[in-house]
Amino acid sequence: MSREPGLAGHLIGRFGRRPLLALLLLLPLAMLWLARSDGPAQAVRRLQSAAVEAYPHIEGSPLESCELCHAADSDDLNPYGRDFERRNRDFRATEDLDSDGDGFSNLVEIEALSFPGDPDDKPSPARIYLPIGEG
Ligand SMILES: [Ca+2]
Repeated sequence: MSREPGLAGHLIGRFGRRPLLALLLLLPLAMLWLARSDGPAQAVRRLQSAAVEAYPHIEGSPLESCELCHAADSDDLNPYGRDFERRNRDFRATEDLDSDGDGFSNLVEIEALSFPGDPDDKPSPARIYLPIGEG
């Protein structure tokens, strides 16, 4: 009674043991590479940390969240997130823009803890701080 070779036996018969040995060697390397690479969650945390580093007063506020750059409950970028991407993820390079077109610059919005990518969220008058000499 002869026995049919399984898939592994068929592949070994056709290609020899080299592909399997290569796979056994490469698989752990691929797993190490994946473990070291920056996944989406780590990238978001890194960007949130960078935002807090650039604007320490947003720590613990609603702006220390995905919604600073993304539409609520979405992976899509909001207007501020798109400007941030266009300006090579440089917070300072987006400060003079009014990304959401609500009449307030991104810097004024961030200083007042309102979302610079949401036109329905504007600084309340009590939270607008003007530089000395401009108020
Ligand atoms: Ca806004």
